[in-house]
Amino acid sequence: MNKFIQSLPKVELHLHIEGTLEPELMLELAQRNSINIPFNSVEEIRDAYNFHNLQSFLDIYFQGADVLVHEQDFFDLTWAYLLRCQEDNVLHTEIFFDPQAHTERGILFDTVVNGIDRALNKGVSELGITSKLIMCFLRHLDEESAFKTLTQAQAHKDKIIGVGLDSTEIGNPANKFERVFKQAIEQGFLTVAHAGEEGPADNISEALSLLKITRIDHGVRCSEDASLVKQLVSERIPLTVCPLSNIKLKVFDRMEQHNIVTLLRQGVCVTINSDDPAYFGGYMTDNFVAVNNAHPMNKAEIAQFTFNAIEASFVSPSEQERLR
Ligand code: ES4
Ligand code: ZN
Repeated sequence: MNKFIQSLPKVELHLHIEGTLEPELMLELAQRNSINIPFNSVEEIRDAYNFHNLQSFLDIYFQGADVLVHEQDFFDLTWAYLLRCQEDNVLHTEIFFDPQAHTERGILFDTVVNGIDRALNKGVSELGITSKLIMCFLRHLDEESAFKTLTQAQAHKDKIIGVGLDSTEIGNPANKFERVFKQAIEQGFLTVAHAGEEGPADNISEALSLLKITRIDHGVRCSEDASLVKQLVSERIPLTVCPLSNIKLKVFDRMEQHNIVTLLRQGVCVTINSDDPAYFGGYMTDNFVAVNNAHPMNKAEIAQFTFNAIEASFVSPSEQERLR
């Protein structure tokens, strides 16, 4: 089945580009940009990737992102990820970036977007991999900072299709960003949000009702509310699930306890994604294989994850045809 999974065309919908920073590139950029990091080798970096929850990961993730300074750094990061997509037969990818992780330390918004965008364009022309770019607001920062970020995005509406919400879920409810999301929608941005990763099912319902999002990032805790699961099925509201991430951050103790295959069989539009693959131990194929090892599926079920992802993607109907 692993051969089938490897060759299966894939669509990724939940990927933080800063989370694709492999230790080798982190060390190279730290040196190139004279940034101090508390690691001297690839082994030391990998040894630090033992997380006990979301926050312990986020601390390391933001620290890693500090080595990204110049437009070329963001290009190199994105290009390396696209080459991994090619290996895994990922045909289309929708990428998150965290502008505030960079603007907060004095990097220009334009530097970040232009570097990522240049690599994505090269991905289309040289690899045939299409993509969309989604800007996430960091939910641990305040509304004012999110509004400022939305303003900075105005000059890049040709490059950014939507807005999302990530970082610390607990203690930062959706209502903190209701007005920002309303304005983003009025400006034509599509909207998604992380919800129900560490927080309860109510966070998913609130993200849907208050932020008017069209798909949910993670959302695995929906299973705690049967009426919510029913709504997800009947309204075909997609979940971008990240199995290896959920294990690394202890959302589930073991893959055998993960609910993604149960949700698939209940008719929820679930998808498989890699989230922060450099930190969580695997890219797209690795995530599919890990799920199938713990929950053996037939080929039609495995392929359904790709059909769901095509349906849940932000590509136009004609682009969808190419993926099918
Ligand atoms: C994230 Cl796994 C996860 N959850 C919330 N925010 C994030 N940012 C990057 N990875
Ligand atoms: Zn995420």
